[in-house]
Amino acid sequence: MLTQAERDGFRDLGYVIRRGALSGPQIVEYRAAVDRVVARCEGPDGYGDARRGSDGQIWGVNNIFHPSVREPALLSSLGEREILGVISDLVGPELQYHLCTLLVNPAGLSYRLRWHRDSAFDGDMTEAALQAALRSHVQLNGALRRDHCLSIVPGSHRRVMTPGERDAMQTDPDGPMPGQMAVQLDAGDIVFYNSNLLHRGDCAEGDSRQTLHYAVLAHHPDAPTGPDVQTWLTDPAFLGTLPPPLRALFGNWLRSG
Ligand SMILES: O=C(O)CCC(=O)C(=O)O
Repeated sequence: MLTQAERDGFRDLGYVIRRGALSGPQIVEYRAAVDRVVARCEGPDGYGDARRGSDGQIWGVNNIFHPSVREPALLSSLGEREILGVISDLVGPELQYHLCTLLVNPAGLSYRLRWHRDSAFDGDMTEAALQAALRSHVQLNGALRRDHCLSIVPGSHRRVMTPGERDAMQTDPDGPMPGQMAVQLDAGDIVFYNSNLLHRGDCAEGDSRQTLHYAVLAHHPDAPTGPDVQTWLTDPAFLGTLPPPLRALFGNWLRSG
């Protein structure tokens, strides 16, 4: 499904962008589902796992398969060939669920998440740990609207920080970073990346972002990462409704708990 150049790019630069990966009807369906999730978070019952700015506006929603916000269309999206098929091409067929989040940006809020690696917020990791993680997982941002909010430092996922990067992290982790690149996505584009890349999110007021933010791990039965969190996903009633492409993904996650 992917070209060798795309697979090499993911390994060497830490990312690959698939343009037009989501079809027009998928975009329409997922946008409506995202609107419903956000409306539920803002509704009278609320949802405790929404990411909120200081004034309470929502800029993201974690754990979107929680029963109080779950949307079948978004659950199905994870199993789409253009998502799960690509991840499998990048890190192998034995996969397990990790997380599904939405990144949104309401009018009137500018959001900024400082430079970090997901495994080490201060960016400090050994080269051995980084090298061991080259095919351990895939994270993705799937844009349902134009999204220029994610910036990355290509290639930084496979090495310790340079002196310039370390200095930037310590003196101004919200500021510019040597070698930074804005990931420019139009609606339907998906960037697949290694979350050990130095990266940050930065949305200007007025950017109306609606982005799927998912992560899947290569399955390692001996490395527990499963059901101690998101325990509601272990409900047989939920597992029984999974579309076929997702059954092994969640089955492996259950086994690794
Ligand atoms: O806004 C983004 O695209 C980055 C999000 C991110 O880095 C995170 O959720 O850890």
